[in-house]
Amino acid sequence: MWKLKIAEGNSPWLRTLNNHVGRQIWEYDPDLGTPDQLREIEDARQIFRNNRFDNKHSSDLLMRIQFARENPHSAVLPQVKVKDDDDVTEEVITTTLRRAISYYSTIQAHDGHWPGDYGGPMFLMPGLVIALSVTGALSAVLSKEHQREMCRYLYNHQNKDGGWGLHIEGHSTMFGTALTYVTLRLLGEGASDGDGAMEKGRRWILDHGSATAITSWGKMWLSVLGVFEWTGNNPLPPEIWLLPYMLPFHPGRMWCHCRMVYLPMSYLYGKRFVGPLTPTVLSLRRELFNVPYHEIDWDRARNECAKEDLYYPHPLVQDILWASLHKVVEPILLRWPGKRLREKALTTVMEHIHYEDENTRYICIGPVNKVLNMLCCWAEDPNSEAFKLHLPRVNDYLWLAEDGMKMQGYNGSQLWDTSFAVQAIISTNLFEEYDTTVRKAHTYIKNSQVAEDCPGDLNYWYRHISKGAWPFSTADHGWPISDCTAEGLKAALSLSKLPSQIVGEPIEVKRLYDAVNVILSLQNADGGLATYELTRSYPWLELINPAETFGDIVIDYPYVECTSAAIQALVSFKKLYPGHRREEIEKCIKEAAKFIERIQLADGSWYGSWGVCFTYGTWFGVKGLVATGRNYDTCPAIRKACDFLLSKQLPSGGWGESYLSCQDKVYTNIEGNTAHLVNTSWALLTLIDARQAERDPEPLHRAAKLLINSQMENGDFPQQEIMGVFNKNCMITYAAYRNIFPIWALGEYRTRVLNTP
Ligand code: LAN
Repeated sequence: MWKLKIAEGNSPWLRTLNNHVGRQIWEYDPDLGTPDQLREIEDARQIFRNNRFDNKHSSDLLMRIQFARENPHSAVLPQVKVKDDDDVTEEVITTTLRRAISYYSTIQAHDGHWPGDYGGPMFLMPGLVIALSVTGALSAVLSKEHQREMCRYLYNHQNKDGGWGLHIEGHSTMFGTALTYVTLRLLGEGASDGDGAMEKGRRWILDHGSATAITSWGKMWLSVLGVFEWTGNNPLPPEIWLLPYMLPFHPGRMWCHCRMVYLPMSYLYGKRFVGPLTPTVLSLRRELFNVPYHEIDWDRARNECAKEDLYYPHPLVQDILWASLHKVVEPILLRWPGKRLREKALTTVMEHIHYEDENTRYICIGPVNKVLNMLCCWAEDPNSEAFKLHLPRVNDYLWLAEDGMKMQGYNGSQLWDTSFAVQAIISTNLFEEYDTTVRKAHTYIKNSQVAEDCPGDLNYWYRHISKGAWPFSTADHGWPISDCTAEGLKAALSLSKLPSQIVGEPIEVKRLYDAVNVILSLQNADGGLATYELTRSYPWLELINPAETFGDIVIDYPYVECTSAAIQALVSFKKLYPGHRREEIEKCIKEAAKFIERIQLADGSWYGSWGVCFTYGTWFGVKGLVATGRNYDTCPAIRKACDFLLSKQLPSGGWGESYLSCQDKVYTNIEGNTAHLVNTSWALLTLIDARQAERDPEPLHRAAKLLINSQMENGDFPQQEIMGVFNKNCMITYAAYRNIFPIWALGEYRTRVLNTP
């Protein structure tokens, strides 16, 4: 049976700063599991499989089943429901909250964080499987059981039309379909399997223009594997790293995710790296195209892209730029003396790859550069220590649920979920009953703050400071993020106000100062905060975004979420430490609030970039403004936001926002106008913050009823549609949100709506 292991690591090739706190790894142990336990898991898999076209999102049941067994949850209070014409009483709400927090406490890990599924994107696993295949490490890293679970996942998420999407809920794309098809083949599936799934997948590819119409990232992966020619790729010259930083398109000025992904890609391109041409590879050359491989027009293929994949079409300037690099510059760099420059560039690039690997303990900033860096280390030297150090960290990205094994969008969302969970539990004012839970979470937060800046000259490595920041996942990952720092700081500050006999020792004051320092250092001249770094270049650089499926990737833009979280954290900090850097903090808050007011949309909403979408953005927008002391009466932005949200409330009392809101930038209800508990919670939190209760509490009561009545028998809440997003177009799972946000919203409702005179 499979087992989730927390905060463990026993390979001599693993490095850690803090005994692997937060690490979550699934391991297979053939001797584990009674027949009953195995049956329970099998049933969960079967139910997912049977409903896979209606419920595309798994409910993270394998972890939940394991934890229910390990932490039996004594005496669950009986379920409560409120009838349509009944009022929500204090008793009902308190019982609902006790049931919810008791349940949520049973799925907390011993190191204090809440493990959970961070899957969703479908384009990540192919990179891993291709990289492991070409390096010959596939079976050393992925056991037969791993591979079987991966295949289960891929088959489970095949769309009815035979294709695969960019993410689990998305329509079929060439990027998803061709890469998934290739992945299944590399995992040992035949070109024709028993039930026709592979044939259907191949049909989809061939009917939609064949693999030449895959997006640029797909072309790169297929070229590495040897089923696409490098001449069919637009250039990714590594020499860009040798240019002066002054130039606005220098990679050091790009969004760190963009920079870190194109870094290893440029190495592979510069070397024209191709893996061994195995029989499977040669067969794929026949399976993926409509014409014989040697007849493909690769020059045309460079700019082909299936219409299903096209979210950000190349502007004309890009086509001209790539064509001139391809036809004029590349030929020079491939021959002496240009070749000398190429070698120098490749050395520089490799130096940056090693720096990133070392300073993330070989986790890397994300799933894409993780596997690309791993491959580059192997391409540089197959026997290198660096490659060996990469291998055990592959597991940090894999997650298992009833739909199979997936590759996650990060090495988890540990710190993020834990800081929200703490704030949610504290909001209910029942935290004394859950002292163990809160104390453990507090420990996780203290253990995960980043202690030091990266080594060396930060400017040389294009790195911002990290000391005092909180990461999104673990301290070993270590990349600092503005809003993770702010949410971590908010949680630490709230905990420091509570009795330490209950919640544990508060964090040291100088570490709070360090966090404040990080937040202040991340404010841009326009008042807004971006994600990991300052905004270092101009929005027009999006013109050279070559990734057809993602929007807004080239620079780190300021966001309402990051800016609002910074305001909230600084306001709480200032109340407790009014003397510390007072002027700077006041100025930062003031400019940030003006920024938020400025970016509000005409209809009163804010566009949220990292959650779905207008309910998420508006929650942050209002919360940030309210934190500065603005309110409904004094601030028109808050009034408009309330009108906006009230106009979107569904007859059921809830809100349900489709992922289409993100890509289309228009508020869109979930199909069938169903409510989503997470959107409902965000909207409820926002309206409570805007003091809707004083004007007309009815919408709040209706929303609260919906949340209460949706609670399940065991205190959990149902998993509904996917709620996270990135780069406008790709969705990502936040498995903990279904617990955290109903608790938080009902918590605020209990303390601020029901208990107000
Ligand atoms: C994340 C995850 C965390 C997220 C929040 C902290 C929630 C957000 O408020 C700020 C942005 C951030 C840090 C974020 C940015 C984009 C990420 C890193 C991700 C959504 C996780 C995966 C995604 C990454 C870009 C995926 C790889 C794909 C590429 C296009 C490079």
